[in-house]
Amino acid sequence: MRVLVTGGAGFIGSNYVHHLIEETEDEVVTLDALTYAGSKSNLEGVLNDPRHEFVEGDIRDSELVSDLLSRTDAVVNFAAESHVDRSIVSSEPFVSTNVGGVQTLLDAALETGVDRFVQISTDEVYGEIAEGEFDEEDPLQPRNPYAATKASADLLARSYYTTHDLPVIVTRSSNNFGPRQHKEKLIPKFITNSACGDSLPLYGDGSNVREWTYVEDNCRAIDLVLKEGQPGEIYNVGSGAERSNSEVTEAILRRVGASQDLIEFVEDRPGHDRRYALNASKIRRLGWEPRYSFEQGLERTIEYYVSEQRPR
Ligand code: NAD
Ligand code: TDX
Repeated sequence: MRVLVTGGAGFIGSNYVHHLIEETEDEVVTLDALTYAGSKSNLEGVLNDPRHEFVEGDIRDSELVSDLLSRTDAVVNFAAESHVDRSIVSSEPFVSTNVGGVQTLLDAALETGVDRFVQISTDEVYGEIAEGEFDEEDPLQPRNPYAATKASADLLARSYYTTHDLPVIVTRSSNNFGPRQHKEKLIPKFITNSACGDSLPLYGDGSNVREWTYVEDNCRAIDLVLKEGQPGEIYNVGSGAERSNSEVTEAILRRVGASQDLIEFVEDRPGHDRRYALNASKIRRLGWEPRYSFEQGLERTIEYYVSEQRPR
């Protein structure tokens, strides 16, 4: 299969390109605009592989994406503005890329035809949940601008399945962590800050809960969905490993060997979702299960950022 991976120089996208080149026979075309969040260095080791082609460009460029889609079988769309805090400061780039970019990709895919269009969505589209778990049929109630744009893209992509028969599949994963994540995000930020003796700004009282999935586990889930998922379907991807932000912080400090005194409670994020949790039984029925516990994933992540001295 020849796969177009958009946003493939970012965190999850680059891990997915590594997965495709290192674990499968697929050919890959990576399209990435190389915003502040993307870097070719994330593709070190696979960038010049004979089965890989890198194209610097924007998913909002309809001529470019039509050309790329006309010579690939499937597209997996990771390209997005991904940081909630930035979407609170300015939502414009979020609407432009996360909604407009997806619309451009969908129209190009209609024009050229594709075997699969996998849209990478997020647990944030459901909004927060106090108890229990979200399943794929739950309503979308996004509560911050980033999540609202991802929900829009999710709905738009699925409308192209029902209206135009475009073979769209949506994955909604929980928080990912692992190598190559931008250090604006909680785990890499707190690892690099604690290794440097800098303070760790915990929002609110640190009791907000996230479900943490190791990025390689999500990449295997996405690949399974691409190859064996049903068009028109949505698949939640979550490990079940729920941790409060305080628990995550303490686990990092313990492993890095830094003092709890580095924790600084700061003003809460506006509209801060209390808790996310996913019911992942549908993708488990397809044959997926996570291979890494939260602790195993954290060990590997800390090793990447600290021992290998690769903070970004
Ligand atoms: P990221 O910010 O690390 O990477 C995004 C990539 O997209 C970057 O390489 C960036 O250069 C590229 N990009 C941005 N705008 C572009 C445009 N207009 N055209 C082409 N490329 C563009 O994000 P991530 O954390 O790897 O997330 C990838 C996808 O997964 C996103 O769609 C995000 O919503 C979704 N997601 C992320 C998580 C998570 O925990 N990180 C969880 C669930 C879903
Ligand atoms: O400095 C911080 N202090 C802090 O307490 C940062 C950066 C975050 N936090 C808290 C906010 C969240 O409760 O940590 C939690 C995780 O924050 P982020 O790493 O910003 O991730 P989150 O907002 O949960 O969103 C992530 O998961 C869902 C990704 O960035 C999204 O792209 C994905 O869709």
